[in-house]
Amino acid sequence: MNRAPVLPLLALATALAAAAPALADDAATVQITLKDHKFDPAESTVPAGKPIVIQLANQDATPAEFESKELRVEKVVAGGGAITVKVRALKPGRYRFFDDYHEATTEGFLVAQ
Ligand SMILES: [Cu+2]
Repeated sequence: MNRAPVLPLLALATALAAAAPALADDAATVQITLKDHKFDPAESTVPAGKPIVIQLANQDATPAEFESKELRVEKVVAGGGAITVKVRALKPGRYRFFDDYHEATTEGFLVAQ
């Protein structure tokens, strides 16, 4: 009796391992640069319904905090550094993000369609 659950768990683990690379391949990657406290591009189009991977390169000497309430992300990037931020699959729409250290001036958008 004790060993009965093992096989289904193994099958599940195998299925998950097989699915993981497919999910990673399925994500859409977006590259954004931060320079002079501006995001470039300020607006990126991404496919709706797919996970998004944002690669942000900070070319400023000062740190920034990449944040979006709508995307539910918040991550610090060092001056001269780079970060990768994963975002869940999005419904079509326009999603705002900003540098939380310079929110009034430094913002950008992801447009999912
Ligand atoms: Cu913040």
